[in-house]
Amino acid sequence: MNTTATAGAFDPAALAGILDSAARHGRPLPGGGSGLRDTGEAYAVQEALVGRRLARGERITGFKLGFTSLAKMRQMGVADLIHGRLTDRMEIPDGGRLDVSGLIHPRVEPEVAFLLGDTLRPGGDPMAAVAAVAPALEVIDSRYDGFRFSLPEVVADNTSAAGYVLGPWSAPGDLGNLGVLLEIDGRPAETGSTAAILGHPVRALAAAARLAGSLEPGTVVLAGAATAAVPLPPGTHVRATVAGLGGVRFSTEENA
Ligand code: OOG
Ligand code: MG
Repeated sequence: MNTTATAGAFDPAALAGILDSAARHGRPLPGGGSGLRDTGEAYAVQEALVGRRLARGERITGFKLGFTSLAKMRQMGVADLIHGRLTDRMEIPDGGRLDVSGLIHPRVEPEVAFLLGDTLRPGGDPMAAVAAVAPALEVIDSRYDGFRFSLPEVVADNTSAAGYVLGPWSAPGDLGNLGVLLEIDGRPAETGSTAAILGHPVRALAAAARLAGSLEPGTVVLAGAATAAVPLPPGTHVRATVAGLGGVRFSTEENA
């Protein structure tokens, strides 16, 4: 972002514009120079950034959590829960293809998705609002050089959100300790357990309720990756399997 930004001249719309154009042109920004002072400012930028997508006709479809597992926190050197928004433009159909040529340095990670059947509010049993659960994949693409950023910067950047794939929905059951496998071109790349997600993915859902205030029926909630993310070059076949929930897959287009 603008490394010459002066303290006190916080302009969320301008910072959102810089991040948006980095994403749209596939050109990374240097991390560490945003001038953002705290996550309060960062979420204001995120809102302005998502607002630009809405102004282009996109629709919000989901709420995502980040850094809910130690594997992710260690990989990125960040130790605080963050949240971002998903839009309809980011959805890739299960079994579909993604053109990564316009992305900066995409990575993919295995996730668990919740589909809300009722309004999710803080307090009570968050699972009561859940209609279905599914294995999912998230594509992340930090708009910062080398995936290196401060906590406020990754928040401003809508938590690196770039794409998501939802597997088959099933009736909610206990998600406490299910094996997670991420395969790249048919070979295991990462393995883990849903227990890596805050001890239990239902805690991610409770956190989503707390952080969002309320989430509408029909919203998809991504609980955060259970394992580290892996690079996603062109011509890659990706599959994630969550024991008991089944699999979800997509491929990236070959280089033109
Ligand atoms: C931020 C996104 C984190 C997760 O599942 O932990 C995230 C990043 O790693 O660049 O989506
Ligand atoms: Mg994620």
